[in-house]
Formats: sequence, C-alpha cells, structure tokens
Amino acid sequence: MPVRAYIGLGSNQQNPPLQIHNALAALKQIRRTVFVGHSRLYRSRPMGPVDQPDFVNAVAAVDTCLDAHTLLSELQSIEDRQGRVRGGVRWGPRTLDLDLLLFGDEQIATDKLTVPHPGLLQRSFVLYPLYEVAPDLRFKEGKLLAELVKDHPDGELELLDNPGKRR
Ligand code: A4P
Ligand code: MG
Repeated sequence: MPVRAYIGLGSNQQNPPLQIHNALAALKQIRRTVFVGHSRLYRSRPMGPVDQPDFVNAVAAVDTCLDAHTLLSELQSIEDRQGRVRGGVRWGPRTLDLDLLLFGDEQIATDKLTVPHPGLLQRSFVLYPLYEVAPDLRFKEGKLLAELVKDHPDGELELLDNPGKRR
C-alpha cells in the first residue's frame, strides 16, 4: 500500500520560484511515486541568519511505494541536481531544500532521518502551505492541523503572487 508523504520545499538562491517549479517537476518523476498536489508558493523571512535573501516555500504531497529512507535519497538527489552545496552555515542560503515533513503516521528517528520533521510545528512557512494541501490532516497524537494553523502567528508569510496577502 502506498504511503502519503508530505515534502517541504524551500529556496532562497538562483531564482527561487524557478527552483521550486523545477523541484515540483522533479518530484513528479520519482519512481514508484504518484504526485498528489502542491500548495501555492509563499515568500518567507529567513529563519536562522537574517543576512540572507527571503525564502520561497511550498509543500507537496505524494503517494509513494518507496520506504522513507529511499524517498529521502531521491529528494537529496533532486537537491544535488539543482546545485545544492552542502556544508555551509546552519540554516544558511540554499538553491533547494527538500524536507520530508511527514511519512504517513510513521515516527522515524535514525541518524539520517527524523520524521515528523522536527521544525514542522514551529514554522509558519511549513504549516500554512501544508494546510493548503492537507486541510483535514490530523497528527498521530490527535492534534488537528487546522487548529495549529489558527493559533500560529504567520511570521510575515506572504503569497508570492499576491504580496500582502497571507493566505
Ligand atoms: N534529515 C533528518 N531528518 C530529515 C527530514 N525529515 N527531511 C537529515 C530531510 N532531511 C532530514 O539536511 C541535513 C541532514 O538532515 C540530511 O543529510 C538528512 O539526512 P540538509 O538539508 O543537508 O541540511 P539543512 O537543511 O541545512 O539542515 P536542517 O537543520 O534540516 O535545516 P532545515 O530544518 O531544513 O532548515 N527559512 C525560511 N524562511 N524558509 C526555509 O525553508 N529553511 C532552513 C533550513 C532555514 N531557514 C529557512 C528555511
Ligand atoms: Mg533540510
């Protein structure tokens, strides 16, 4: 049975909207995986070092027959193909970051993979677009995503094609 996985996309270098569009196209090509949909694109203030450009963020949903670690390798090879340079400052600028946010109901804690993604609940640039693709999502502990979004500050998040508008 395929598993529904959610992927966070982020970019703040080398034409971020194009990076996100190219990454969405690449997600559609992952083997044994069906692309389900994606959110609109959001502009967000950098979390981490502030002397870097704003980010463009989005979230995609896929149904996959791969296991979580294999899906992560696929995501990392998409990052590599889009010129991702590793090993810079923590939370520094990047052409493309693909985070595995959720993998069905699975809780994963290995040296390569932590799922749910540790920053998920604290980040407006993840919560808002995730809510767009999964408005009925309920976390394993019973919390509703809709409730979390309602209570979470938007952190100056803006729709990319509609500056000033949050959602
Ligand atoms: N890894 C473990 N769990 C996961 C997971 N669930 N998804 C491991 C993806 N990778 C996971 O990742 C480092 C290692 O984390 C990987 O080798 C993988 O085995 P990385 O992408 O090379 O490094 P990173 O992204 O710099 O590190 P980190 O701490 O994961 O950063 P985040 O949490 O991805 O944050 N501000 C805005 N506005 N928007 C952003 O998108 N992103 C970041 C990066 C910082 N500030 C941002 C944004
Ligand atoms: Mg990352």
